[in-house]
This record gives sequence, structure tokens and C-alpha cells, in this order.
Amino acid sequence: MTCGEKRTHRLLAAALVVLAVTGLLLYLPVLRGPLADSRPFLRAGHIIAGLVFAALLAANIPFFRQAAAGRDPVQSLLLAVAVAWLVTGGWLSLGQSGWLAIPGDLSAVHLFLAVLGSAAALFHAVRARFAPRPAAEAADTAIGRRAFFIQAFGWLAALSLGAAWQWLLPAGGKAPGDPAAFKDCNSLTPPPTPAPQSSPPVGGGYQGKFRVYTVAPIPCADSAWRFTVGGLVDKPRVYNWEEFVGLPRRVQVSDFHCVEGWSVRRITYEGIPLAWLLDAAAVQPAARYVKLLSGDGVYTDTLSIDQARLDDVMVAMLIDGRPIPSDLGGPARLVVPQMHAYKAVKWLVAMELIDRPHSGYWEKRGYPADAWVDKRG
Ligand SMILES: Nc1nc2c(c(=O)[nH]1)N[C@H]1C(S)=C(S)[C@@H](COP(=O)(O)O)O[C@H]1N2
Ligand SMILES: [Mo]
Repeated sequence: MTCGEKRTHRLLAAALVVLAVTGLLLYLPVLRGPLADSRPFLRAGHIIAGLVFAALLAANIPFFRQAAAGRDPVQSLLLAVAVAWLVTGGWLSLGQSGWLAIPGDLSAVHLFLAVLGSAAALFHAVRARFAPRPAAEAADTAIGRRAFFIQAFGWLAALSLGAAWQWLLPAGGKAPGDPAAFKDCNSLTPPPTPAPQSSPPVGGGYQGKFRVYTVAPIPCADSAWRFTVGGLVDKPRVYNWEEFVGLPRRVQVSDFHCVEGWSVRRITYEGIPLAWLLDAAAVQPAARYVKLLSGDGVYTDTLSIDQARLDDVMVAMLIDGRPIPSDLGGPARLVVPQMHAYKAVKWLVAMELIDRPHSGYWEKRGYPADAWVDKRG
């Protein structure tokens, strides 16, 4: 390596470290609350580091060409992983600004590539530190047998680490029927009786993994639980649990898409259509938005009246035929299938009819005001 190449190499490594650190801080569900206010800056830092990484990589194509001529498979594989990693990262950031649709599993692919790339880079660095190859070998001969085994081992380790990541995901891949899958600290009686369509679920049980997200401690519902409808309505109302659980419900199968790029599919929800609750409250003509409030005391979001009246918007109380556990927003959570899931307020305890727009918790912190999953306005 020449002096200039060494400098770019070092810069690449630095960008990689920034990417890994900011990426981890953005990913970890437990940090969503503590780092909520820093999230826009973390995201910007992550994107800038990605752009720097991409630019350095592009500027070094000639160097990689040369390495490929030395038949170094690690270099070529590293390059391929880095390109795929950057593409998925760019796609995620463009998607979150509303420029591109976000495929449901983009985040999982990006994470997998990130873990793979970081593990490979780590291996690359360790090898360079402890088993430096003679310059001549790198330049003009095929790699030796020992070097080949070291590389094969390193790649196997990187691959298994990438694969193991799947099982390290919190609450990964368990059915909601499995009591060990999600915590439920609610103690409400009587439990909602599932409709025949709900149990067994018409959707056949959901597919995918929920990441348990919260920005505040999870509230547990007991007999003091109430659901309040107020604001610009003629018939304000406070329901207790027994009244609420006695209201008519509907069953639907819908998909759930987080704007961060993960999805859960074919969830069978049973709940009260929001339109029915609005009708019961006799909304005044001056009301234009529905503000939705969580029992965590922090999280809010809004829908316009038209959006709130969409057929598939409901206050869900059952998921796949079971009461929604507190981890997933029970006893009652909002479901807005056509919008990104930050609209799906968990531990929903109140709605307030208002006459001016209200910016929700995550909208105040950088999520787009336009939450439609398919951008039809
Ligand atoms: N009260 C509350 N509701 C919330 C959130 C939250 O942090 N608090 N996160 C939102 C986001 S961004 C997503 S993706 C979903 C996650 O739902 P889950 O935790 O059931 O997977 O809940 C939404 N509703
Ligand atoms: Mo989300």
C-alpha cells in the first residue's frame, strides 16, 4: 500500500466504526426511548458515514481491481458485501424520506449484511495485524494453502455470526399463542371472548417477528383501566373495561409494516372499528382530527377524520384469537394497516377530537408526516 492508500484505508475503517456504532444505537429496541431525541442526529450521522464509506470505496476501485488480480477472494467478497450493504442502507434512508417503497424485510437484510460486513472487516483487521502476508504474495501469486484455510475459517465465522443474529433478535419468531413469547402484565377480567373467525385465526397465525418497541415503561392495565373519548364530540364518554369489552367487534387479517423496514404479515386482529366509536361519540362538525393517546403517558399520534374512518382502522383487543399481551400494546392498541406502524398507538386509552393537526411522538422526531405504506396521498 502506498501512503495515500493507507490513509483511505484508515478512513474506511473509521467510517465503518461510525456506521457500526450508530447502526447499533438505531437498531436496539431498548434504546428507542432513551435515545428518542437523538434519533434524527444518529440517523443523519449513520447516513453521512455511509456516504463517506461509499465515496472512499468508489475512489478505491483501482486498488480493489489490483487485489482481485492477486486473486484474493476475501477482497472481492468484502467488496460485494459492502456494495449490497450500502444499497440496502441507501434504500432504507430514501424509503424513510418517502422516496421509495420499503420492502418488508429490508431492515433484516441490511442488518444481516451489516453483521456479515463488520465480522469480515474485523477478521480482515485481525489477520492483517497477526498474520501479515508477504507483499509479493499479495501482488502476484495465488494464495497459499495456509492462508486459504485461515480465510475459509474467518468467512465461516463471519457467516455464522450473521446467521446467529437472527436468533439474537428480541422475541424472535414465536407465535403469540406461545405464552413465553411476549410478556403480559395486564390483569383485566373478563378477557375478551374471541369471535369464531378469530379462533382459530382466519389468517392462520401471523408470519414474521414483532420487535417490541416502546419509548416509555410499558403500562400494565388493571381494573382502574379506562377508555376516554373526548374533545369536540356531543357525547363524551369514559368506558370501563367491562363496558369496553362488551362493545361489538370485527375481525380482519392485515399486514403490519414498520417504517424502519420490518414487517409482520397476515395478522388476525379482532377489535372495534374506530368509525363505530366515533359514531357513538357524535363528532361535532368542527372536529377535523382524532388525537390518539397512549396509557404510557408519552406516546401520541393523529389521524384525520377521513383516515380514522377507513374500514380497516380499529382498536384491536385480540391478536390471532388471544388478548393482545402488554408487550404488543394490549389490552387495546390502534391498528392502521395502510399506514406505517408508528400510527399504531400501543396501550391506547383515549382519543380526543381536535380541530387542528397534531404532530405525533415520532413525527416530532423525524418520521414522515405522510405515513401511507403505498404513497397514494
Ligand atoms: N405507545 C407506543 N406505541 C407505539 C410505539 C411506541 O413506542 N409506544 N412504537 C410504534 C412503532 S414505531 C411501531 S413499529 C409499533 C411496534 O409495535 P410492536 O411493539 O407491537 O411490534 O408500535 C408503534 N406504537
Ligand atoms: Mo416503527
